[in-house]
Parts: sequence; C-alpha cells; structure tokens
Amino acid sequence: MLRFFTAGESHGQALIAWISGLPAGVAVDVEFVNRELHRRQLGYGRGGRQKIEKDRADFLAGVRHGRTIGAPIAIRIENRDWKNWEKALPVEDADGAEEAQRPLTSPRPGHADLAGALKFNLHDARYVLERASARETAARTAAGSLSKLLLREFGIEVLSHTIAVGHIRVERAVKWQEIQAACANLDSPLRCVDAEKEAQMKAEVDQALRAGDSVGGIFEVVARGVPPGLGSHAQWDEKLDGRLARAVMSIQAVKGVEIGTGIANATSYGSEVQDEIRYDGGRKRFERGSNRAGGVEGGITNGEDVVVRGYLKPISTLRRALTSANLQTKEALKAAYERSDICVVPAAGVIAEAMVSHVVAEAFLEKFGGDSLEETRRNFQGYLKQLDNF
Ligand code: EPS
Repeated sequence: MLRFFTAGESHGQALIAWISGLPAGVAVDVEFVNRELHRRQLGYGRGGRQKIEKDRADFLAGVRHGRTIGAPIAIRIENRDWKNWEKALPVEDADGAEEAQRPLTSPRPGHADLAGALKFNLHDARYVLERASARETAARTAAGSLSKLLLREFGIEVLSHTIAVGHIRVERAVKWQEIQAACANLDSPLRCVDAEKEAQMKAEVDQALRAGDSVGGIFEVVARGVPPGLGSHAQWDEKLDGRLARAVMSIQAVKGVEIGTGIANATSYGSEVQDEIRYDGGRKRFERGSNRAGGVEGGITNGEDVVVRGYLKPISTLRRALTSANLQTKEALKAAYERSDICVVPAAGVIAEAMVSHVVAEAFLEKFGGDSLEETRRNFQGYLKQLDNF
C-alpha cells in the first residue's frame, strides 16, 4: 500500500516526508527530485520567502545505491528561514521564550487561523498557521516525485500548466507538446503555453501587488500513458475521480477540482459531452476522438490522458487587510499581514502533479502489485498482453 505523510512547521527546522509502499528497485534520481522541488519554488508572484529557501531533498532512509530497497523512505528538506525563527519557535521552553514569540492574534479571513485556533483552543494562531502554511507542500512534492519516478518506469508522464490567473484564461485546446515545452522552460514566469495570455496574467499579478491584494487561478494536470483499468466503479472509495479530487482539493487554496471538462459539461447536452468510441486495429486499443471525460469513466481510467484541473482562490494573506476580530480581546481590527505570496498558481500545479502522481501510482500498485520493480513489470506486461488479445 503506497502511503505518504509529511511533518514540519513553515518556520521550523525542516520538513519531513515519509513514504512507504514503493517496490524495491526503483531508480531514485536525487537531482530529479531536487528539480521538482525547484520547480515548485518558481512562478511570477511568489513572495520574499523563496529568496531565502533553496529546497533540496536529503534522503535519510529507504534508498541505497541509487534505488529503493522496499523500506520506508524518509526525506528531510531544510528550512533556511529557521535561523530567523529559532527564538520564536523553540522546541523546549526557555527563559524569555514567551517574549520572543511572534503571536498572530488577528486571524486572516479565509486562512486556517480562526478555525484552527478554536479547534485547538489557542488564543494565538501561530501554531495553526505554521502547519497550515503551503510550505508543507515542499514535502508533498518530494514524496510525489518518487511516485513520478515509478510511473516513468511504465511510460506514464505527469505535467501541468497554468490555464488562468485572475480574469485571464487560456480558452483554446492545448497540445501535450506545448505543455512539455512550458514545463521544460524553467524561465517561464507562469508556465502558461500562450505567451500573449501569460503577459496579461503577469499584469494581473502586478495589479494585485499594487493594490495590496492577491489573485487565484486555474491549473491543469495531465497524466499521459495511464493504462485503462486503474481505480474501480465497484466501491465509492475506489473510484479514481473521487480519489484525484480529494488529493488535489487538499492542496492549500484549492477550492474546486474538475476532471476533464466536467464543469462545462454540466451545462451541455449529453450528445455534446460524451466521447465517442472507436477501435484502432493497429494499436489494438479502443480510443476516443475527444477527451471531455478527462480519462476517467465510472471511476476507472479509460486509457486517455487523465486531466485534472484545480481552481485556486486568491490566497488569504492580504496587505490591504480585511476586517477581523482579536482572538484575545475580541475587538474589531484589521487582519494580520505577514510576508506572503501574491499568486501561487504555477506552484500549485507542480504540487498537484505530485498529488496526481501519488494517486495514480497508488492505483497502479493496487492493480499490478509487486514487491520488486521486476515483479510489478511482469504483472503489468501480462495485463498489456490481455489488452492486446481482448
Ligand atoms: C505561506 C506564507 C509564505 C509563503 C509560504 C506559504 O511564507 P512566509 O510566511 O515564510 O513568507 O512563502 O510558502 C512557502 C514558504 C513555500 O515554500 O511554499 C502561508 O502562509 O501559507
């Protein structure tokens, strides 16, 4: 069973990712993992924190001689900012520690501050925001990059691009090669395939920055090469669309998830929405001329690209603060402002690649099993033969 957990506070010593259930023998390219971490740090509209951090994966366990060994994997990612927070967030209580604390007592509307403070009975939201912070997603990216490496062994590639920032949206169909090019270009400001739209998106970010505001948007993750038959219609919690939605919705600031063109489909006729079926005798595969279903029907992959979109609200830390109420005195005041990002859509896309990779890898291992990569490969090849002879 493929699982991962993360630990770590935004301004603590480090983030930790713990991954269990990968078969033995998967080649672990540490530079690939670091490149994924770097990609997550990029994007026009990121705040000052990314100038401090240079995320790198320090493998503590589970990888030897460049390969997984079937043991749990532990990864540590250092928080360079910790040196500025050691006094505010010490592990052990010490004299003067209370004065050094940096309390947050005016909760930001839209952030976890208030709900978390009420839940954990804290009159300072510091501990809540430290863990609610999207800094945690660096650990998810590291974990998901291992799933990506497993999927690559079977010809499955997972990429993402930005579809919308604020009011600017790419409306046209986008080719896989365009997404590949956008992902390969680490200088791309927003990882958008359309240069003209990207310039307009940058202007949206600039406008929000000037106004002390923030902007949201939409990213799209595409998984190519996924075989038909992952996930199951048989039980609600086995359906792959539901599992993808949960994984992507769990990313900070994501408030909507769409599979394929699911949202537009809701206001179209059935004949306009379903993807007609044909058989390619050469490839010996069923296929579609369109992919509005986003590669999943009945909670099962159908062999087309798996397409998942995430809708991000604008992040909740605003320089032009909204009205709030003090957690201690209850008096009305402006919400707290901490150094923050203005736009995180491209970063969220990278994180979603990691989450989608995890869900697809989990479903892949459910179907094909295997304690070693060779065993998984044998089982996978047997299934491909079954599809050829269907
Ligand atoms: C975040 C606030 C900012 C972001 C952070 C998420 O951090 P800081 O308060 O240290 O400036 O930069 O994201 C990251 C650090 C990251 O690596 O993604 C928040 O409140 O969620």
